[in-house]
Amino acid sequence: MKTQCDCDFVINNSVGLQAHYDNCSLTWSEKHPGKECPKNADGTVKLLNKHLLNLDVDILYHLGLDTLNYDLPAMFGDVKFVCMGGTKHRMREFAQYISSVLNLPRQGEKLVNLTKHSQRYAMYKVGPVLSVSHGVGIPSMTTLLQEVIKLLSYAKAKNPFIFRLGTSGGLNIPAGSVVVSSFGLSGDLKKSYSVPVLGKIRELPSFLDSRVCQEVHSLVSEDDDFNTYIGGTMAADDFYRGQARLDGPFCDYSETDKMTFLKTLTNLGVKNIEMEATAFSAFTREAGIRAGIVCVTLLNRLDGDQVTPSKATLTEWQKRPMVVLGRYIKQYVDAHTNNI
Ligand code: R2B
Ligand code: URA
Repeated sequence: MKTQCDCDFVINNSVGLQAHYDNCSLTWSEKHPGKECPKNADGTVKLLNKHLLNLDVDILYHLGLDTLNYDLPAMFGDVKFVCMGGTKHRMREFAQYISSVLNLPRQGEKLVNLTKHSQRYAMYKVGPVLSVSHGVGIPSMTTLLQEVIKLLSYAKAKNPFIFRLGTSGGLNIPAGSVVVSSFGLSGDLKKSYSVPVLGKIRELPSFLDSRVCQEVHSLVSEDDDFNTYIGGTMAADDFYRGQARLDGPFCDYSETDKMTFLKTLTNLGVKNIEMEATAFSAFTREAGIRAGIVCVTLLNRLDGDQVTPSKATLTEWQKRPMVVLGRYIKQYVDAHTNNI
């Protein structure tokens, strides 16, 4: 077993940062007792599911790709950052944005949706970045995420990151703020994702890589016209009652009940509410892939429930996670240009 640090740091200055990433081979067994490290010596993703060895071809149904008819290492072997977000349109925009941030050639060319055979999601590749939509909520997101994890493994992508860029409701912070998540909190206030497997509930811890979170946050600029916070993110399985709203079709609790609940969340260190954070953190952690969540808040939930800003404002705000993440990706690419 490898006992050396194999962190390929995006930010080398360690002041105020965790010493290692969560998937560092040196600290893996201490942080994940009794769990095999799902990473090969060359940094590629190791799938621990032995049943996959029995497949002659693995069909990534929702991506419209498979291991027989596509040369996945040639197509995706250089992927370093997978960035996912709810809508097809936003992820296309993100791909275009990253293309300009990295000053990639062929920026004006039409982007090709690489999942076009499946039509369920949209996926674009620009340089080392894969920009993919995941739809709304945990089942849609985890379906995509699990196929992306297999894709990264089959493509032999080295030491990849997976990020979610999203929208959310903020807790006690101004609308338009950005939150970099440190953990996912479930609707029943656990720092885990509960998923039934073979009729029994499994609870998977839902922490995100602390160093990635700190590194992303360290690139915040004083010139930004918005604040960026680090904090917990509650993932609800519902936009209305699941997020303590009073404006859904059903509601049998009072405004005081709602405010008490939101206060409980803030006391637990939660800064925003969305619909994927627990499962996203849990599955990327189980896969041994460094991950982060960067969301803009569309409203302050202590002030109300309806999303009232204009379309123009919402469009502008949704660029904020792209700007924050774009800096991180550029930082990596500038420092490792010869490795990608
Ligand atoms: C944030 O916004 C979406 C719901 O409007 C959902 O995908 C989420 O997490
Ligand atoms: N997305 C959510 O899930 N909740 C909000 O309040 C806003 C966006």
